[in-house]
Amino acid sequence: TDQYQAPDYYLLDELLTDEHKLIRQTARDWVKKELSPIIEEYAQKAQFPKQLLKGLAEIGAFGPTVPTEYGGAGLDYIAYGIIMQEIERGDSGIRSTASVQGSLVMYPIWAYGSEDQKMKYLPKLATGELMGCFGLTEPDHGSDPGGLTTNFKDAGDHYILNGAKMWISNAPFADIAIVWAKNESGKIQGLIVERGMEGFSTPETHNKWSLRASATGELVFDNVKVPKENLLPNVTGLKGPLGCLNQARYGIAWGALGCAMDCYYTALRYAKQRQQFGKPIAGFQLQQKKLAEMITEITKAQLLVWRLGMLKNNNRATAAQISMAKRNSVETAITIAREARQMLGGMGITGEYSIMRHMMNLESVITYEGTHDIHLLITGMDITGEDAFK
Ligand code: TGC
Ligand code: FAD
Repeated sequence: TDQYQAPDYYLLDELLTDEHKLIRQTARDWVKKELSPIIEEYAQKAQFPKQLLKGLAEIGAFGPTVPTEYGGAGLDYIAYGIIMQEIERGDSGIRSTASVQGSLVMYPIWAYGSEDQKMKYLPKLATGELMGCFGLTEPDHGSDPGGLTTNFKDAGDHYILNGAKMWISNAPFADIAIVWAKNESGKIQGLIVERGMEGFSTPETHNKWSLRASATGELVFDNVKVPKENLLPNVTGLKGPLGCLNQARYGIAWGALGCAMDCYYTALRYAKQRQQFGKPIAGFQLQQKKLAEMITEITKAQLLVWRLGMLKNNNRATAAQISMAKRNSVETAITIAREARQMLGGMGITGEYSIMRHMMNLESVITYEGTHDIHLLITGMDITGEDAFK
């Protein structure tokens, strides 16, 4: 059971409210009872465990910061971060499902949608009755989404949508898709596309070695008729999808630390038990160096995401600050996962332990929501004023 206690080397619990601790306990108990016991099997089978959707909704993982009048949990950003941390301690793929639903589907409807769209979709998305996905990336436009070519044309009482999206989390089972496409003036706008619309299909992407318990697919639009009331009316331009990414990247900054904590704790426990040369391997300086560096990096990153959450609560966090935190947390987690895996020797490559699964999952986390390089260049642009993308 200790496995689920967060490392808290600097007594950061004192920075949390009683409500935060309660939310954490609820999420932690659910992960321990429902997610952890089955996740290895589903990852090995490369299947998404759909039975977890109801529980995810119940712990507030779908739209934690969306106001309660629309069915969201109405929580602050620290609570949102804590929920993502606890889920990702279990598995990044399951956290992905929550990130997409809350930050990439509910958030744009809440922030850019009409009142009718909010009432129609948000309450059902909050309970998981409806599931969504977010289509920005295309086969030829990943890091550079501004170049996307999916497009829609006015056809009287509806729009006609054409194009394709790639690498879309939740696509194979989603009921709706938030699709970013260019209008006839070449400006990016968001459309709510529903499963069942003629010409819309979602082929699944197979043979992933990473995020195996998450379903990934394409979105293909072949002259899809989209009703005009499905256009998100209140945003135009790349800042629409990028605004959603700020929300999701923030959650990942906390989530990836969940992986780091799980790997650290697993390695610590193993090192104290595993004997070689007549003593626990935890007694060897090389292993202590690894563990000491892990807890140091986790502690620094915990402080960073907590501070970022407080800035977000006051609407003061910049997109560049969020990029720094996403990049730092993923770097911390992936380094810890690799070191922790070695500490378990041969056992580290098996599904008996979660480390190798986290390590492989993190290869997606370091790439999606902006690659490691892209986030570094965002920091570079912010501090120098020079835009390396142009
Ligand atoms: P640029 O000219 O810099 O900006 C275009 C407009 O957007 C505004 N903007 C932002 N607005 C809100 N939030 C941000 N983070 C923003 N960054 C930029 C900007 O002010 C401008 O507005 P305006 O009014 O002047 O038009 O854009 P660029 O074409 O040079 O590209 C910049 C770049 C490279 C930083 C950006 O495009 C980028 O972040 N690329 C990475 C793409 C990415 O992250 N894709 C993620 C896809 S979704 C996903 O991976 C889900 S994974 C599933 C899961 O979460 O679990
Ligand atoms: P590219 O953009 O082709 O990048 C290739 C390499 O070039 C990278 O190392 C990159 O850092 C580097 N590079 C690119 N531009 C520059 C530059 N200017 N300077 C220096 N280096 C550069 N997208 C969605 O829209 N919705 C989703 O739900 C979603 N889910 C995903 C799930 C998974 C499992 C994965 C793997 C991806 C998902 N994505 C999703 C897509 C993801 O956001 C993209 O993979 C990511 O943005 C990178 O795009 P790309 O794969 O086309 O790589």
